[in-house]
Amino acid sequence: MKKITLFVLLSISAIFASDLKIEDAYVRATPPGLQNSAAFMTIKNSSDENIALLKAKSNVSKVVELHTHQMKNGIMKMYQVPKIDIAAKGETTLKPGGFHIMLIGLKHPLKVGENVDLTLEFSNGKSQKVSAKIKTVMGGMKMKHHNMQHKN
Ligand SMILES: [Cu+2]
Repeated sequence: MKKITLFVLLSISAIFASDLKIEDAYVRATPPGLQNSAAFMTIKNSSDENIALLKAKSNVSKVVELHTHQMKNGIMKMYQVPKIDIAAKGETTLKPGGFHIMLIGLKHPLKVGENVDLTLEFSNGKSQKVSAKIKTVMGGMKMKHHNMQHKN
């Protein structure tokens, strides 16, 4: 009897054990009227194979895209990427000015202290849910969006 129980417990923990661990997930708070925000986090890959983040989903915005930033001629530009790699036994940090999950067309302002639920889909066929805290975040793409709207 005991043996059977132990076997069942081991099987369950094997199903739920994940090669990926997501830490410090947060989302940029937005003032009313701002249509876009971004989510950031650290993704750790404890497996022996490279895994990539392929897709993110959330119900707070109409569109969710994977983005990165690159400096071109002194201007920080943001563009969509098909995937974000997390190397075997490595980690990738999504942060302002670098990789981020772009939330486009927010359905409501994101208030500090609340949470945004995200579902992340990975190249190993697994998906993971994350609850990201809404925080005030300075820098990053905010700068770029404002530059676009300069009237001189
Ligand atoms: Cu972006």
